[in-house]
Amino acid sequence: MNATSVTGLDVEVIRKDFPILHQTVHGKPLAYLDNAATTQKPRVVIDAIRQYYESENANIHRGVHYLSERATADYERARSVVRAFLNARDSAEIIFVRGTTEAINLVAATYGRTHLQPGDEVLITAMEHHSNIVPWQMICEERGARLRVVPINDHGELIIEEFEKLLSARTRLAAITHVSNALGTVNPVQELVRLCHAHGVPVLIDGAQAVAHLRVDVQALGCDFYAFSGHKVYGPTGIGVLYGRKELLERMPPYQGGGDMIRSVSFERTLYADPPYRFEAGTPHIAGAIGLAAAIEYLTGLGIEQVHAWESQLVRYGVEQLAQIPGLRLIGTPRERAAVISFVLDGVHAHDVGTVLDLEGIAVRAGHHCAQPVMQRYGVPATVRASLAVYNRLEEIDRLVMAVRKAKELLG
Ligand code: 7TS
Repeated sequence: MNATSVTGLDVEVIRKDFPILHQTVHGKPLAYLDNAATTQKPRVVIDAIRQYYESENANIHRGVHYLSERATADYERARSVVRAFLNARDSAEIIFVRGTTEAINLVAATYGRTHLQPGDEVLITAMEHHSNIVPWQMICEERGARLRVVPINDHGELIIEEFEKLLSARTRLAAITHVSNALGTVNPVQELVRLCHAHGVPVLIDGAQAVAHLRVDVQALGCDFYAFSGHKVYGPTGIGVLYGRKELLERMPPYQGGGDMIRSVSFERTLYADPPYRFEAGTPHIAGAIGLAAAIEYLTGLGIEQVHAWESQLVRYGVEQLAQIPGLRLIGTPRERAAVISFVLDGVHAHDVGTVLDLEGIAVRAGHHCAQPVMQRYGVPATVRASLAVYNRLEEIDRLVMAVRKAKELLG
């Protein structure tokens, strides 16, 4: 089995696009299996950023000069690329932010602050990343509202009946991850949006672990907000996206005050700009947006369905092989899984496994993955997490399995 026979993608050719992959670590070829933390960048992304700084760097939306007009055009073009990627109706629904974390904080601080009253509820799930927990805790505390948490089953899947039970007339917003970074679970977000909307509850989807692996169509999903980070989809750090339905954005107050988010300012009164600019105070990460557009064009050029098909093969193979190691316990065995395999080894701390793997040139993450409630649910302090991207090879999974066996012999 190889990628070409499964999907038409040639992984060896794809790997040539990623300069960082071709190095040795501790004398071994690098096997980068920490893609849920951040993905590597293809040369087209690195080149787009360099090209921007070398030939068109200027501030946007204010200069009348040539460079400023070019930079503005490219920044706004990046917004259109993101619009098409998410199939949003209108570019005004695409807000550039620093990343998923900032996108969620923006919604909590604007929509949350204006809609939550004492006794209201925000619904999240037991598999959220801290960035989709803590902003809601903060705003609930401030507004006297309550955070409700939908439990998961032993496979790491959301219990839909419990979700339905917790939805009520008090629910003001549901914030749900599309894909769990700690378990790999793909949530049935379309179905969850339908349930929420039947109760008149808007939905924010945390797409940080989804957009690089699954086709996302915000109109088909019907969600009200969708958040993701550029760096997890082969783009730069420091740039991310909040999609918001125009009808909601238009009624939301600004997030931060400053330049570029106003229509007019006087000491008596400031009029705010329309979305998306209302939510983009200050000079944005122009190079980041341009790099993100290059990353999205690269990914869509490969074909997201093909990428998904290849990663699914890698995940299936990895799960099968790892499950055969005595004393290895998979954390999360969902039916629908995307690109993440989490596990623990009997009697061995995850960090020690991570260290042994590192010495073999294999990069994984060992820890709580900023999802401590998931760790608590499974009664483990940490897991080892291998997370995949389109450039990973089957041979890297074989090396991972061998190295885990070695860790078990050495430490178990
Ligand atoms: N939501 C999910 C589901 C995530 O996996 C992450 C980051 C975030 C939100 C926050 O994204 P950021 O770009 O704003 O930081 N997850 C991880 C991870 O799994 N390992 O490192 C970062």
